[in-house]
Amino acid sequence: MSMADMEARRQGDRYLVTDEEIAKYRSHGYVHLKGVLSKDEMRELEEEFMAFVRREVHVEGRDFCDMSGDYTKPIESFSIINIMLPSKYNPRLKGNIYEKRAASITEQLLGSDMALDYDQLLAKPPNKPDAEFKWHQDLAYWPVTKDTRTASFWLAIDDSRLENGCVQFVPGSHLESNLRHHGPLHGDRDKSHTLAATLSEDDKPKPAEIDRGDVTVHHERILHGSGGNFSSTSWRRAWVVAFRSQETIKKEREIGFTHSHNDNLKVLNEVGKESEVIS
Ligand SMILES: O=C(O)CCC(=O)C(=O)O
Ligand SMILES: [Fe+2]
Repeated sequence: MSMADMEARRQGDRYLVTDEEIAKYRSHGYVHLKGVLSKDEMRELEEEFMAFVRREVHVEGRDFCDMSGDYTKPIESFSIINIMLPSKYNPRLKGNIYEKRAASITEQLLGSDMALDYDQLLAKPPNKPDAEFKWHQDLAYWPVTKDTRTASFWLAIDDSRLENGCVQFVPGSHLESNLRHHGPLHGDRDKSHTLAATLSEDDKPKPAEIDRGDVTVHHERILHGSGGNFSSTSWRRAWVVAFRSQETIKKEREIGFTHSHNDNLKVLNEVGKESEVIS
């Protein structure tokens, strides 16, 4: 896609999605959209991102953690630096240009009753072969409501490649009628937030190698994960924003689920169960 084409798709706060891309999100469970943010916009977002990594913005307790380790790991040795709810901790980020374009894409994919549910920053520094984000389906982390529609955006701050630990998706896995089994990575949710599923032989993960300023949008049931960062020079940073139906967000908040890792453990232990649809 040429520079001019990309610019034509960005229309102020909006980004225009093609019918083919909408069809892809539905059939594969994710879609790659190029040039959602311009070079200048990316520079500003990156600055805001790094203020969190440098710990210049206060982030409460477990909302600053390592998704590959347990809560006892010292911050200096984090392999997947994970910051939950950046716009809660820095309210100036609310309504930023990325959030607005993502909202516009969500409307085109899923309709007008959607809202921002949460945001998250993920950073794998160079030389972190253990920066593995375990295979999972996002819905296994969340309360199962009647209407689970979700558009999860993953914005690449760095060119994202297999070498530095890009996300890999199992196309079509979102169409399975049941969630896979997920277990806590380190014994229980009080030790780490991370859940993990295992791949079967039939699962054929596809790397989503995308450039800085590109996004992938994924479905709440697609199986995905990512490998370590083997690059000696490149970070692998991503800014996630997820949109769910206003009704689902209301239900989540009613039970005290905010996507913070500081949410009550009792609540965290009850989510991701299809047998208990929250209504
Ligand atoms: O950044 C990664 O490696 C995983 C991100 C992820 O699981 C998500 O955005 O849902
Ligand atoms: Fe995920």
